[in-house]
Amino acid sequence: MRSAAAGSTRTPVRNVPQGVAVLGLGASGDAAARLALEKYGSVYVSDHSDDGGTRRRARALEALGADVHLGGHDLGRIAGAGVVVTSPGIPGNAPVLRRLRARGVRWISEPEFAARFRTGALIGVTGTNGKTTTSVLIGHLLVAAGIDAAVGGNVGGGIAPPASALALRSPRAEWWVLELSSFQLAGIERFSPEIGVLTNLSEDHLDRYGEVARYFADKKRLFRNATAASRWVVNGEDAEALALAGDAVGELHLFAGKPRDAEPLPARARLSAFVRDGVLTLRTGAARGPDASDEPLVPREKLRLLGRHNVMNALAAALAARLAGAAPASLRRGLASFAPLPHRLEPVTERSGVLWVNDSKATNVTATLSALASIARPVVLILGGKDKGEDPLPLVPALGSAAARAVVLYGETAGRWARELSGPLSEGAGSGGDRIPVVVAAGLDDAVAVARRHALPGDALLLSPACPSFDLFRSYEERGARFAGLARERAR
Ligand code: UMA
Repeated sequence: MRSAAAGSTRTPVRNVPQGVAVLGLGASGDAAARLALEKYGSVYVSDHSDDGGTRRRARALEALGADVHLGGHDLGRIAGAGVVVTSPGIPGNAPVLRRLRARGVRWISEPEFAARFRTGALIGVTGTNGKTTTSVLIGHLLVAAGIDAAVGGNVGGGIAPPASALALRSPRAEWWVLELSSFQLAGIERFSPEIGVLTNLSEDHLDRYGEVARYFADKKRLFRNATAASRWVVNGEDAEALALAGDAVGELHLFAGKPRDAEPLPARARLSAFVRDGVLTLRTGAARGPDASDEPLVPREKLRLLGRHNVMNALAAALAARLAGAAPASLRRGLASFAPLPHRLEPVTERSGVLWVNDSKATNVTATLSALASIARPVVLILGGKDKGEDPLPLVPALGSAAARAVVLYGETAGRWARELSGPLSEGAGSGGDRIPVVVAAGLDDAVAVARRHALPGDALLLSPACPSFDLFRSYEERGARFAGLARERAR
């Protein structure tokens, strides 16, 4: 496998005569504005909000020379700009974007803007779940291999900066590893990663997209500018992911839980990462037959991450890092030394035999299914948060398999999900045909108190809410921090 960094040439945009307009002054708008100021000396930034945090950001940018407008968007100014950069949190049907569309104004997303200034190579990571762990692990593996890499993009949570911050880093990293959300991919134009990773695909963000096909269509834009030199790392067990990658040109490298030696692979694809006899293994060279050469990496129990889904994330990350030039010996070291990230199946504390696990980042049903499949103890599960229209019923068989002791619901989804789950869970879904009690709590603190009463020694008390946090918290980090605080306090 070869390194793509050496062959990469990128020409930054040198002048934008009509200037740059940035829409939204959250983390990504702030970073894009700083990049525009650095490159062109001026920028127009607007945000429809005028709250304290936005004002603080505005003052800091104004001190650097930005022209900032809070409490609305000046359509004339925006339409007159040479480049319009939007924040991912502004949906395509927001009034400002509808009006700009009506005027024929085009816009790009913040990672697209940032990538126009890259000089090195790029790994773009997307998927419904696992993108942060995979992105951060790729960065960790590259650095462990002595390759200069920086991680950024959608990651957030203080773990890694927005993409534009990587373009301001000096010296510029040889490799960028960018986590990309569908909201960011919606606004790419020329963005073309040397290596693209698709972790998996399932229903998500229905509140924004209305139907899953529109969400998948934005994810598919990862492949939009594929060339013969592109390398794609795709989940070979995920039919939706394979279908999305289907016709993209370039090399198609699959990862899967098993070697699948006897099974047919999609045309052009090679199975390049799998678990053989409990060992994470890469396959380089020819796809099959005598020329194929297997590189055993680490036994799965050497990973400090919980769960099968994290084995898949580790396979994807090791494969991407190998394609970027990391040697097997350094991959072995890197895989064994990588610790779980906060809020992602993070064991917080164990007291009186109850393990408290913070999986606040689980903002959809699929992520919670992975959590339930990852914990080898009876579970008391805390679910709930902002209602984005998801169906909770797929959780029923998983709760049975996880020998769930009780389900505690709170937040905006609590009423609807209690109605939809109570019937099936009272019909003997639990281990040995028991009913699984469903309890509605007043908020997260109350949910923790209720869950604690149900937990027995040997159980896991799991916050894996399957919903976004925005009904009661500013972010999943704030929700996870509250849970971890309560865990430490109440576990005593
Ligand atoms: N706004 C307007 N006009 C509008 C609508 C909104 O001005 O019509 C303003 C809002 O007032 C706000 C800003 O636009 O100030 C929107 O900011 P944002 O929601 O895009 O948030 P950022 O702080 O820029 O964070 C974004 C990502 N947030 C979202 O996609 C919702 C962060 O992902 C990401 O870390 C950051 O950029 C840096 O790349 C977070 C996330 O939850 C972690 N992502 C989702 C996920 O992972 O599921 C997609």
